[in-house]
Order: sequence, then C-alpha cells, then structure tokens
Amino acid sequence: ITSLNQHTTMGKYQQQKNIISQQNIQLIEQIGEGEFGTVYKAFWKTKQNELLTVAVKRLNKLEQNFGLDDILKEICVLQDTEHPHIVQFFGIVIQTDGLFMLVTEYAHFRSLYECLLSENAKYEYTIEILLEFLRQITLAMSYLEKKFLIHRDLASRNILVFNKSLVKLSDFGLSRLCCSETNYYKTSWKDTLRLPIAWMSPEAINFLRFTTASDMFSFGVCMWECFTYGQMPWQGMTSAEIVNAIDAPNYQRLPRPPYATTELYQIMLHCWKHEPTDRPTFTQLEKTLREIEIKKV
Ligand code: ACK
Repeated sequence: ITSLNQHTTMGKYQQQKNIISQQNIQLIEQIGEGEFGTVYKAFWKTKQNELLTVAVKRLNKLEQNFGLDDILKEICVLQDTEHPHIVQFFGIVIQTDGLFMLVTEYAHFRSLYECLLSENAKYEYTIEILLEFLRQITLAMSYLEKKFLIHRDLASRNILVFNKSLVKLSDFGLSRLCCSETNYYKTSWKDTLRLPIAWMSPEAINFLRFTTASDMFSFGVCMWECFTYGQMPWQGMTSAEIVNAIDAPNYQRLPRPPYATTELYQIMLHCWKHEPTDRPTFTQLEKTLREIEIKKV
C-alpha cells in the first residue's frame, strides 16, 4: 500500500509544471541559514537555455506529520501566488535523497534586515524610502488577505530588497510547511528563542490564532524595525518576559523609535491593538501610508 501511495503521489509530482531538474541548477555560494534550511545563490539553466541567477532554499527535514501531499498542496499555493511584491517562485527540485529545494528569484540587496543594519543605512534608506518599502509590503499583504492566505512570519528578515525602490515579500507559505501548529505549541516559547515571539500577536502566542490580523501585528513590528534601523524588538528580554509585557493586564508596547514621527508611531500602535478586530486591514493601511507620502511631497 505504501509503495502504491508513493507511486500515485509521485505521479502527481510529474504532472506539476514547476519541477526543475537538479542537473539544471548550479549552486554558487551559500548565502545564509534560514529558518527552514540553507539558502544558496545559484544559476538555473531554463528550458529556453537562459542562465538565471536564482536563490535556492534547500529545505531541512520537514515536519514529520507533513506528507508529500501536504507539500504538494503548499507548492500549488506558491505556484498560484503572483504579485509584483511577492518573491517569484520558479519551482522545486526533488533531490535524490528525497529532500526539496525551492527555487525563487534572487534579490541582489538581500534582506531588508541586512540593509537596515548596513553602515550607511540611515543615508541610503531614508524615511521616505522605508515608507515606500512598507507600502509595497501592505500591497503584497492585501493581495494575500484577499486570497485568505496568512503569512505568519512577517519580519524585516523576510522582506527582500531588489533595489532602492523595490521590495518583495519572501518565505510566504514556508512556515506552514515547516512548522506545524502543534509543533509551534509543543516547542513553546518557554523552550526556544527560535520562535519569532517578538513579532507575534498575543492571540497567536497564546492560542495559535494566526490570522490576517496577527500578520498586521507583525507588520507593526516590521515598521518598528525600519524606524529603529534594525534594532531587535524587546532586546534582552526572554520570551516569557515579552509575553508578560504585551499581554493582559500589562498591554505594554514597543517604544516610539527615534526615526518615527508621532503619526507613524500611532500607526504602529494601531497595528498592535490587543483586540485583533481593532487593528487596520492591509488595504486600509496601504491607503494611510500612501497619504503620508503625499503629504510629504
Ligand atoms: O539577510 P540575508 O542577507 O538575506 O540572509 C538571509 C539568508 O538568505 C537566509 O534567509 C538571504 N536570502 C533569502 N532568500 C533570498 C533571495 N531570494 N535572494 C537573496 N537573498 C536571499 C537572506
């Protein structure tokens, strides 16, 4: 029965249009360790014989309770996600050892987090540029919002910079594939700092209630990262201390970043409302950020 199942699943794979042969991928250099595996810069020889620079994410061992079918479903979601501000997914490589590599477009400037920490960040990435970056992410998120898709790990490390006027959202879909909800819960914030607690809303931490509104909470933390130029939210605090601070009855929030105006800080506080329904939607926020820009002109 197992081999029959495997056979049918593999059959489905072959029907997928986005399978890339390992032979057509040449890894150039390792560019980082992501949460889900190792990331490489690579060349991909396409069917048209073009040589494209791509990012290849070699996934670690997947969650045990995820079968091939689950992976397939997630890959289908990635395939169907097309937006100017979401990193383009080209396909998957199924390695001979059964592990997967995800092939996506390559961002020359790497992650927004890295850019914010760079030596000349404050001159190169002005408030206006950062506002435009954030607005582009609200566009990507309202696209996901309309498709009822949740990101779950919105943070500056998952925003990629293509040039000074273009960012794209990355790693969407991976959190579901590699970190099942039960495991999120089991590993629990008491034991590990790998969980992005400092970006998570109270209801996501306490009840694993991941929604567009919990993505909005994380977006507020992304804004905070931008206007502090890459500071670590709740630096020096343990996960338990963070939860204690943000949850009832304390409702503490991150302080106003030095580079944020009161108006921008008000937006962050709106994203961090305790009640998920009190937070803005991404569509509303896109409009707000657009209007701030207009006022500056
Ligand atoms: O912050 P970074 O320089 O940008 O280091 C991380 C690392 O890989 C692990 O996630 C970088 N990275 C991830 N995806 C891409 C991509 N599509 N293009 C360029 N760099 C990427 C990320």
